[in-house]
Amino acid sequence: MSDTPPPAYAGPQRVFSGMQPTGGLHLGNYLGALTKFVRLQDHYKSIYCVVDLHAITADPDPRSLAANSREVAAAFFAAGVDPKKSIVFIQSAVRAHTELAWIFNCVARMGWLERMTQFKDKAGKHAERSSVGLFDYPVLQAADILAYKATHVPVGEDQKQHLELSRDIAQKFNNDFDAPGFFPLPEPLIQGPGARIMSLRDGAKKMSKSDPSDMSRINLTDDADTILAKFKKATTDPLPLPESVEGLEGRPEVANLVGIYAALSDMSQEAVLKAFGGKGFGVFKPALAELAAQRLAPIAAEQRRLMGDVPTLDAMLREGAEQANAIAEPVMEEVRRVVGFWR
Ligand code: AQP
Repeated sequence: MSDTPPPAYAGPQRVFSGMQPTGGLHLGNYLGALTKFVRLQDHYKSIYCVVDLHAITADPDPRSLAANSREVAAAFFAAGVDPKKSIVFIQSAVRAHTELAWIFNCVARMGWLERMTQFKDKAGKHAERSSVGLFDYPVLQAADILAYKATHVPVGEDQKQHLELSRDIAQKFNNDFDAPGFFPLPEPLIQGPGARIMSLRDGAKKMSKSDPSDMSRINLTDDADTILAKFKKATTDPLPLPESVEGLEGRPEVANLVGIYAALSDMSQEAVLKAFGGKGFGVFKPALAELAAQRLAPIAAEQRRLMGDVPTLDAMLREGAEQANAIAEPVMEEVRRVVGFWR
């Protein structure tokens, strides 16, 4: 046996990421993922997807699904994803995702999926009543990424475990089908401020679309008064802000607000605490609310404008789906050959 490692993936570098149309986007989605989408499009061929197939894994609602998909796509464009640089489309418009997910179902192992903490969190005590789709969610995610042979995936920290699974699936596919270097092992791009924004009501829970309390999150479409009201009600403690980052230890809600300020202002946490250390939340919360409102208002306005012209938005999304399909279909042709299907 030779000790030579199998050849590494040598294809082009591409970025892929997606967001579920399970409701309007929030500050966590924006800081954890969307701002990275915008930055990366200047450096890589970038493919951004509204993952509506994922959105039906729990509580599907056929009356709102298409409108929610348009709303998320409009948020991508409004936040600065440029259709001249990036491909933006709706997942169900490109067949490769479901076909590759089936093939990956036959590569992934039950034990791998049983370790996924997001399924445990989302299914709660009722795992046996959850859809098979919810359990299989990370396999479809691997197919989303690898249908484009994407090499880099910008996501928030909550997606780290799923990305590791995508790498395992890519590696096992390459081994099982004797196709060394066929799929890249996609790299998560997680670092940076905003990678994990927590609920405004509970510093131990991430900010989430599906949290029943709207007060737990800042939606991208919230107006300045709502943003101020939500930050004013955000859980904190009676102490003033600490003078240094070490002073944030054991104060998760305070650390979260300081982290949000730092991410929105492109300042370090040290610099934020230099400005606000020793001051009370009566000063800090309104300053944070003003900063967030300033940053989000133009995005909300542009999103509303795009949502007001559905034919143009749909035309942009159809164009995106064609471009996505033009990359994915040749990959699928190769996959069918590698797997050995009749053709
Ligand atoms: N709180 C967060 N902080 C930082 N990043 C976050 N992301 C989500 N929440 C935070 C990132 O946003 C991207 C899109 O996520 P998604 O729509 O696919 O679903 P999710 O991760 O499950 O996000 P939500 O908002 O919590 O949705 P629900 O409640 O529907 O499950 C991902 O890159 C994610 O990391």
